[in-house]
Amino acid sequence: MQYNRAPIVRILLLSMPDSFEHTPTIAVRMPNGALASLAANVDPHHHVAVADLVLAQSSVRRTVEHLVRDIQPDVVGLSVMTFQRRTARRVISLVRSLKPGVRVVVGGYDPSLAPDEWTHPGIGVDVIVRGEGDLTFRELVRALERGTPLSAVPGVWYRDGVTVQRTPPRPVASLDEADIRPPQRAARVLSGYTMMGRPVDVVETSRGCTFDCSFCSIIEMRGRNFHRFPLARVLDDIADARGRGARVIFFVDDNITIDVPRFEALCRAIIDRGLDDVDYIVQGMTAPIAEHGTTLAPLMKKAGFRYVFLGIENILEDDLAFLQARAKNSLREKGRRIGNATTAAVEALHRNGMLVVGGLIVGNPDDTPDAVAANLAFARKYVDWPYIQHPTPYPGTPMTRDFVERGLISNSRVDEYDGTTAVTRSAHLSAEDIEFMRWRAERWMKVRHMAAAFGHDPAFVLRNAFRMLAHTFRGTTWRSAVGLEDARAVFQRYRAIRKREREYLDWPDPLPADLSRTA
Ligand code: B12
Ligand code: SF4
Repeated sequence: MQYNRAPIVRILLLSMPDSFEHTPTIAVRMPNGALASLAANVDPHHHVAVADLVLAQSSVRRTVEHLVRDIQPDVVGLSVMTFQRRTARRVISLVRSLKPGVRVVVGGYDPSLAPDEWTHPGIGVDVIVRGEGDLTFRELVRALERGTPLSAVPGVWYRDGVTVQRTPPRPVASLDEADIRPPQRAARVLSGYTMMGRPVDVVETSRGCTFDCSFCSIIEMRGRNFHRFPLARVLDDIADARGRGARVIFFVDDNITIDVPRFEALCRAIIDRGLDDVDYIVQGMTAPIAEHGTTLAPLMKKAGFRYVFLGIENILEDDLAFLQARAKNSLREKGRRIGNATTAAVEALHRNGMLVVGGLIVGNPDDTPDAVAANLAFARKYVDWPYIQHPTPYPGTPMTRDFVERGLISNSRVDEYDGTTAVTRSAHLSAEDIEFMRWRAERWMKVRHMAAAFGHDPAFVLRNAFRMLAHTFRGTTWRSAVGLEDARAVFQRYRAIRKREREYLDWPDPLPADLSRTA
């Protein structure tokens, strides 16, 4: 008989409950892809539990208490986006109250790009993992288990007594080698992932992007590069997700459309392996879809793609230039730009029976009311599900620097940096006016999508139509419905409701108020 002499490290990995206006948890609750990847990549003798707190949004405190009591973790890891920073601090404080000696590790976009926000001793973080975490976390857990110095682990900031030490950044992983093992979905301890009533999972086929849109966090996070997982591994991963019940799979690649021949090969392989009975969702650029629409779009449809998130960003040339998103949205002829690729991309997808989730950004520095209205009118005409956001100054992006330099940031409460709360103004419009215009127009576009949703998932829509409408029209009363109250009053009520919704757990923020607001 063999004995494993290494002590088992018990690890609890958490993603935050904070959700996004365009993916309401009634209809969309997706797993965090990072956590299952981290779980797979620690040494196999460790015990890992993954809990996506979006599945327990109405009982966060109780769920965390149960998890900590049942698992008795030695290490708790949290995956955090910027708008989840405040919730994460409160979760850490709660965890520490239950198990004071636990090691707390944070990773993901916010700790990677704003590490200074995580070093205050009152927050209680021991280690900040910056950038890709799979290999770093493996080495970190090994070092904690063996008691070896963390200074030998690239890619971390760690607390050493009263000081914070930094190790050199870890280069991005080349995914064609077998270094990064496929996700361990069995580690998930909560259930209820859904996309309109169908079980949903996420799969990665590549990482990175070679573009440099000014609003996007990817480039600061990992530089401009693109790495591909071998297709055989991707197919096994899809089969694993499907075998565990997934009927909808979201490819969470940063930009799968960088390599169209490979994307087409993936579609063919999905069809050949008989994995085309799943609904796929993907995000991509308009230019390659417009250019390769005649071959790519029919293949995508055949493979099972249903929703395509298009990074349209804006339909006005000046705004596209500001967002550094002109190149990826260019329709070209003989290498020359002849216009915006958006309508051609939308038409290629629609012709082949796919639905467009339209990613647009309104409220850019020089936006006038007409500029915002033009984008909203475009969305009304062309997109099936609006995913319209406001420019949000996430840490480290070039866009954040532009907004700071022009003095246009009007809100520094980062828990409101959720994309649909306008936190910047333009030279011509207040943040509130920008948000109001988007909010008022978007609700009706969402209502219109219910017909398509009903066609695909009638039972789910019948059961949940009222709740979905109630969510979309939060703030509406019978008086406003019959025109006795103006839309601004409804908007103010909606904002007050949204503010209350952000209180995901009744536990205090460990940071003093004056330190907890910085962007
Ligand atoms: C898929 C995705 C989504 C999905 C699903 C999210 C989910 N279930 O978690 C959907 C569509 C719902 C979504 C929505 C939003 N998203 Co999003 N999303 C992404 C996307 C495309 C891929 C993320 C992913 O799964 N990658 C694969 C995994 C394996 O990589 P990873 O997350 O980077 O994790 C690695 C490291 O970060 C690290 N790591 C991560 N967590 C942890 C934790 C620990 C303990 C450790 C050690 C390491 C570690 O290790 C991981 C493995 O290497 C990214 C990036 C992009 N290209 O746009 C944006 C991105 C993460 N989203 C972002 C944002 C802002 C949002 C929204 C607020 C609005 C929006 N722009 O759509 C909403 C809010 C989400 C919510 N919780 O409600 C921003 C975050 C910016 C920031 N600074 O916080 C990103 C970077 C996009 C951008 N605009 O730049 N999103
Ligand atoms: S193309 Fe997409 S992933 Fe690439 S930099 Fe632009 S927004 Fe980010």
